Amino acid sequence: SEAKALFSVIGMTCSACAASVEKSIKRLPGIREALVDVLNNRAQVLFYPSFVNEESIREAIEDGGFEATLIR
Ligand code: 9UX
Repeated sequence: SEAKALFSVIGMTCSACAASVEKSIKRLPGIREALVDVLNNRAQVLFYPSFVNEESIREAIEDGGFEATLIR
């Protein structure tokens, strides 16, 4: 089944930043959708928990150069 996670993402200042975060997330296995909102510093991710988890997603965002915190 599918899970949903919401992250605060700090450091995105333009739409290219948002595209970069989206790409970092979608490179992981088990990602259904990644919706990045640059204006509100948020990333919402739909994923399959058998393949990936919140912490791996958070780390992928950080490896891309942005500070990420799991909100829920
Ligand atoms: Mo452009 Mo967004 O370098 O940081 S991708 S401002």
